[in-house]
Amino acid sequence: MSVLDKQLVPIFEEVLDRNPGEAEFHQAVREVLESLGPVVTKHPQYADSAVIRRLCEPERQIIFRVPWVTDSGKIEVNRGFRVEFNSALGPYKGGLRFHPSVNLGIVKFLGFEQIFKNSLTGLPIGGGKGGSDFDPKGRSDAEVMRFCQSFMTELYRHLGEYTDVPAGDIGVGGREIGYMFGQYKRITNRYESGTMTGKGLSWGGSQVRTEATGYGTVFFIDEMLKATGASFEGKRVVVSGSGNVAIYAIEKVHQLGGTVIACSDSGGYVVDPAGIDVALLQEVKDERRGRVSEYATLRGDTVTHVADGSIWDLACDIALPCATQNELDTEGALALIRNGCQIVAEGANMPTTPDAGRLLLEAGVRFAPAKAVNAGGVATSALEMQQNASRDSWTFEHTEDRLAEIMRGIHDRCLETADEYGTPGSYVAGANIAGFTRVADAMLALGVI
Ligand code: NDP
Ligand code: 2IT
Repeated sequence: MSVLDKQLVPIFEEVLDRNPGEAEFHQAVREVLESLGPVVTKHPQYADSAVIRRLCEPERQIIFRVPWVTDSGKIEVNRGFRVEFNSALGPYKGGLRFHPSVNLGIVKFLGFEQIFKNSLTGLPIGGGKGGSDFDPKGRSDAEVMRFCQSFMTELYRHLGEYTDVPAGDIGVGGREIGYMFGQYKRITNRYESGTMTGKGLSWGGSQVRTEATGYGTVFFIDEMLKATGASFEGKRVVVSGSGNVAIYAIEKVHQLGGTVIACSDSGGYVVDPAGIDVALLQEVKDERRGRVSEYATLRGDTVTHVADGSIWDLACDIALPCATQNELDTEGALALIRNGCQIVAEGANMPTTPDAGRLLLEAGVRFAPAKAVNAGGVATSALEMQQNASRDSWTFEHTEDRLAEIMRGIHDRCLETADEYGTPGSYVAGANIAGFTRVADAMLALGVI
């Protein structure tokens, strides 16, 4: 672990004391605090105003029961969460995750990250996150609908375009957003498009939102490559995951001239030396709700499926973890370094363990953190909110241009901020400091609230 500035040690200790057992939340807070030493030294007002302590405490945490009935008539009870972390810059904004691993600590880590990510976009959005320990795997459409309706029957009272605006995350895509938005509309009797993002194109959604996180991730890496005079042309890329973020990251890498040779799910990974066939992967994942093992079977003999083992053992130029938190550990980092990987960029939220991140940086691998790299998803959500507010809808080309411009802006702001605070080239320090200062300055202006 890196050493924390002495002014920040008591703040981190307070976080540990007040939030026992929430390992992922501790990890996310520590990772930000490790970058803030030079900031509190240069600007004592941040320590004097307790702004960092206030940032570590969510404005509001909502936990609720979600009862629902299976197709066979059994009653299930899940737990729902929404952590409204910080609204200094705008309404709470962030996704909903449905996965059996979801608990309060996971939602708090994601909500905390979201504050700084949203701040980095430069758009008027605060930070929040939510979800449930519901597992959509193997559930029928009708079961997923009943769960979503029950979830929204409680959550709706906390939402609104000026209050809190959820979107998708792991296990929550267009189908789930539809069921939840439908229930919100029914309960409130209001067509408030700006209350959720990730909506379908015919009912208030934005072009490019589906693709935005993956595309934005690749736009960010393209800027990293351009900064050293390089490009995606001829690069071998490995992408973990095979969900929303992974699929559109793969598509954009191919459009820019690279080749994605492997992707994965929790059951293993596939290696496709000719490049992952995105249309086939989409068919398997979106239409059949299937596994990457089926992709391998359908694609034929040149593709292998590996059930045990690590995708990070594959030789590549660029690695993109796009599945889940802490999926890239020290073993994975050492394998990537050994095989000559030059760039690791986080498409998922906090996919790299702190020790793995340090190993990569020490070995000279260029490492870019999630809150900068994957901000294109939430940024395009903010563009969806803009279109909803003006009852307008933009073309695909215009929206994609806006996304690319936002990612360029985030990339440049990270490097400029890293320079300003004496850590040239550090995307981690640049993202944390630039994200922090914007939200902290807004909190100072708004008084002790
Ligand atoms: P999806 O549900 O579409 O896909 C998730 C993928 O990750 C699946 O391939 C899934 O495999 C795999 N995965 C999930 N949990 C685990 C686990 N515990 N172990 C191994 N594999 C796992 O989610 P998204 O693509 O939307 O999200 C992926 C990551 O990107 C998350 O970290 C999310 O927070 C982040 N993100 C998403 C954004 C968005 O707009 N959707 C925006 C910014 C970040 P399996 O099917 O086997 O579970
Ligand atoms: O982690 C994230 O940034 C998201 N899941 C997207 C949030 C959003 O509101 O679009």
